[in-house]
Amino acid sequence: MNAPARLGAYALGLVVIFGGALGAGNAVGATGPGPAAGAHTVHATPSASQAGDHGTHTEPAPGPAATGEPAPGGLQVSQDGYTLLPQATTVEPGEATDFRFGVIGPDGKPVTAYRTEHGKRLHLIVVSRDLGSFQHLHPELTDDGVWSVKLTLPEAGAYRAFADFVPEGGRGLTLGIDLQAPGAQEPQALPATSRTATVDGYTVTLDGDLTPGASGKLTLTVGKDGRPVTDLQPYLGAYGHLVALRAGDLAYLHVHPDGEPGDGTTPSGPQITFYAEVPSRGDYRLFLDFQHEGTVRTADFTVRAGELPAPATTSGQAPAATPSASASHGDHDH
Ligand SMILES: [Cu+2]
Repeated sequence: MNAPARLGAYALGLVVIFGGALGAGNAVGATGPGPAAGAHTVHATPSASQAGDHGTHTEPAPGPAATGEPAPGGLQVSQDGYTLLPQATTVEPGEATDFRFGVIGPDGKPVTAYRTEHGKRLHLIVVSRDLGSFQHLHPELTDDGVWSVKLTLPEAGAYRAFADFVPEGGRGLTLGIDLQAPGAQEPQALPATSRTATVDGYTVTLDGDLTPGASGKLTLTVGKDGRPVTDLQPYLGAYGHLVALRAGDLAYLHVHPDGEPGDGTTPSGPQITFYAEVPSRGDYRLFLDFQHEGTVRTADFTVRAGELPAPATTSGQAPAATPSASASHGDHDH
């Protein structure tokens, strides 16, 4: 649906890595075509602390509730002294709007210098709060630090916009802000969990699990007309881009691909492999962008990490494990 929006997604993980690499000779002022190719293959560690105040412990924290874990991205409008500042947060539904925003830096001025990550200086993800609608946009930056992009919010309702970027001299950030499209709306339940997605005649299947508090391997297999697609095209430096958002608060999660085009080992389909870290049990929405025959498409999934009891009933009784209890996700009744 959101055809202009399907540009490659990105990966907080790599952003974190580059942040961590700042002290390692990467802080050259010039923005070339990109850092050394090898830099992309580095994997982030769960603790991306630059200050080193956590010492050198290598043991991951024992569980998602442990203190000291960095919060997921996207939950804050301001972090590390950087603040996302839109010129307007109300957008008429169904109308293309020139959406403008800035990132205000620690000095109180709009940031004008960004690092290029995956071919772009900033990736803007816009989703409806019910996680039914997804767009991935690449705004243009003016000299005075204002980002501008044509944005259409498809229906009335609440939306969340995420700006994923690396300011020059800082670490990678994902800042989030709420947008509103005024008008009457019907609340939509979260789409049911599914291992298969179809888009424009393509079928994408998902293997692997999301494990709370750990990195999980996800393999997405792309097929068309019953045959595997083996000639996926690189898009923004990868065969697929995956955005993962947590249902309930839209935490923007750490995902990174396993390998990249041209490294000699990464196939151009039908399988695309990622590692995703989810901080907690619960439901997540996954949005995979992939390019084939010149068109970028998005396949979406709902995946549950860990086990969850059925939703609590109003009487407070322990709910029976009814198999049909999955339809009441969108509500917040208790
Ligand atoms: Cu992007």
